[in-house]
Amino acid sequence: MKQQISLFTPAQMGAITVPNRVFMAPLTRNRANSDGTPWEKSALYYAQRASAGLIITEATQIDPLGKGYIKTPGIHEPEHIEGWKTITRAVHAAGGRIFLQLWHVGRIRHSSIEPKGEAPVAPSAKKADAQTFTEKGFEPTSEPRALSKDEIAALVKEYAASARAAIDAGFDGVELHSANGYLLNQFLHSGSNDRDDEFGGSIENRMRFPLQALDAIIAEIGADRVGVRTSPLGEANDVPEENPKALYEAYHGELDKRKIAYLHSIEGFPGNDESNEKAELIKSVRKAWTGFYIANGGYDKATASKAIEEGHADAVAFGRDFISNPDLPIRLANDAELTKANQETFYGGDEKGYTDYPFATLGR
Ligand code: 8OZ
Repeated sequence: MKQQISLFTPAQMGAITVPNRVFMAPLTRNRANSDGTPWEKSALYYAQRASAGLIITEATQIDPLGKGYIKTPGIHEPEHIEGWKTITRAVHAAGGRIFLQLWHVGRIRHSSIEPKGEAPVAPSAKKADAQTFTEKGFEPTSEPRALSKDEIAALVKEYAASARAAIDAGFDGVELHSANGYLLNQFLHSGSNDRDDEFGGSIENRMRFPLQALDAIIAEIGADRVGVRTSPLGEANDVPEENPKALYEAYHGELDKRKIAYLHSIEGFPGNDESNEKAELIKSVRKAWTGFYIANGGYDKATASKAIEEGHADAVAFGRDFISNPDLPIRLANDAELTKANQETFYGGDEKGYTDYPFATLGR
């Protein structure tokens, strides 16, 4: 008889074994120190969530210009590595597994963000119709300048160096952020990439930089410690795409060839109405990938269990439920009530809404 796989069935995912399929999604929390080292309290925050099958960290910039919001952490200086070590040690001591998400915001940046006065860099000198979080609150993003080919080549090396730095910092692997309208997504999508060199135009050309970055990371740390995040619906940060089906069938297919640890796709956002067109797109681009698949976006226990049981997903990443329920897998396994997350403490602030959410009291 075929064994029924549930949210709580262990799995092999690339180089690591995960004890369950309830993963913690990457969550920007804007509490890092101004030098890009993670906040000291983040060790407790992540360790509290060590029951996740896998923790994926908040997006972490690989380069000073990769920073687009205040108080996000980096992985491009020795002090960043030292800072992250306290976090990976705390998570591992608590029995968890943790991947670092590698991030470059590209044009989703305001020039008042450190390093101050510098224009954002992007595939093309084309401003995003989007906002970013600065010292003053939300502000429109600044006019970007186009990256030169030499700068792209340098960034490919920086992605590899950041992956190495992550392993040095004790992470179990890295997730390459190619979603949500940030730099790699800006290269992928036709609406943000007007280049006429080998990095723009055809789908093959638009995939070139993301895949070069990925290949450099794979050469550095091995395919079995690398995952990639995609957002085929392109709903965040102004990245229109003329043919998402063709693009993501091709991109997911390229990821598949590389036998990386996982593909992590954002299939929708909480509150999105599930139009058939979107569901069809997700279904069709999902088929181009045959490896370990992490689904994300508005799932609850029932829909996540169904996705796993039906073989759509191998794991489901939960965002806001993991903010307010540090022991989310244990709660889901026991059908315990979930605490609702307070949106006001998502971005910025202190321990409130960060390390003070309660654990469930079971067995009463
Ligand atoms: C929310 C606020 C700032 C950044 C993403 C890294 O959407 C983010 C992000 C989310 O991937």
